[in-house]
Amino acid sequence: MHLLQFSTSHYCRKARLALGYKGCSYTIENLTPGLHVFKLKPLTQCTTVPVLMDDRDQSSTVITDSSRILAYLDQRYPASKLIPENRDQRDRALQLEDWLDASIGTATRFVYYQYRANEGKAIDPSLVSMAVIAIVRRQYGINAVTAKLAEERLDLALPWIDRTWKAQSFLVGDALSVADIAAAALLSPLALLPTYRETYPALFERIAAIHAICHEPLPPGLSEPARS
Ligand SMILES: N[C@@H](CCC(=O)N[C@@H](CS)C(=O)NCC(=O)O)C(=O)O
Repeated sequence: MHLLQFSTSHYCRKARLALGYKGCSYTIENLTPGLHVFKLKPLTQCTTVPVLMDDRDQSSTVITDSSRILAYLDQRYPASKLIPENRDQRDRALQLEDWLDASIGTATRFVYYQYRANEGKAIDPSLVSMAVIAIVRRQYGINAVTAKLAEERLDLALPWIDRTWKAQSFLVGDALSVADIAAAALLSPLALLPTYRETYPALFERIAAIHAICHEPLPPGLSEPARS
């Protein structure tokens, strides 16, 4: 299998966590933001990463969107299901995954890039990094106002995720599911923001533990002590 990705994308991290959990061997192709459309558009009609390519049985499958990639992997490698078989748990896990993808992953992106452009500039003040941050902010319309709205969405979501992981280890049922993988990946950029690390230490421990279960290297910020 072959994963087309941006190395820093938290949605691509989500796909890698699932690939690692399933024990898949795969190769990675890091695309250059901007130029990625020339590769992706003809292949998928879309422009987003991750994209998974699977060549087997002389046929080639191309899957775009992290949730579809996880569903595909679950079907192809049915051991250790990521989508629960119990109907209520399956519905809940898929709803949570969708909420995390559509709302929380986006909110994380806004808060993260707002931080990197301001208080977090010192993380990487190079011209290349600042240019990438400026392009992403322009592409998604990230500014002080939209980042504040995103922060408010995180303020609603994080206490519940934190409490649930503390109470029962997994967001749904008693095994790792697409909901845990989505939360671990899509919240991971916040590990670089001291305010979140200080407020939710257990949540970041859980994110690190899920990375260990999935054999995925830790995201930036989680392998070092929290900055102050
Ligand atoms: N819902 C999509 C979101 C993926 C997404 O937003 N990917 C971003 C990178 S984090 C991307 O490819 N952006 C480039 C573009 O939109 O052209 C998924 O889960 O795969």
